[in-house]
Amino acid sequence: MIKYRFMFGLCTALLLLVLAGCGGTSSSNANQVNVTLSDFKIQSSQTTFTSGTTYHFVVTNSGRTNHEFMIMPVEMNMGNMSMDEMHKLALAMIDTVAPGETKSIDYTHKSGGQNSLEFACHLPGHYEAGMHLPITAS
Ligand SMILES: [Cu+2]
Repeated sequence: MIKYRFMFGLCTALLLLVLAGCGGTSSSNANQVNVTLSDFKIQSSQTTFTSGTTYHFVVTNSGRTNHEFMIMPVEMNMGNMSMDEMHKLALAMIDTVAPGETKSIDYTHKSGGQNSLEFACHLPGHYEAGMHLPITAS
């Protein structure tokens, strides 16, 4: 009997966890941002963001080559940086999105942070080919 009660408690706890998980998912859906990477362009359903709000970025690669998704501060001397240095600067990033693939990432813009931001793909030549999109967070 004691064992049975324990199992019941455990199941209830698991059920609550699942429900809490669902609640979290639906609230992040409210701030879903759809981003499309193509050869060689970035499009987003939204480019103006509110600091302190968590956004769920759903990134799809509709192109024929791998792309990456980065949320970056705009830097003046970017042309002299290696890809590793770029990656360190990134506020958030998805390393590789293969053709036809969709990946997602959550990011919360910090208040009082960098005002000049952009979405970018820094695979060799991609940025120069047009893979960047200015965004604002205020
Ligand atoms: Cu790219």
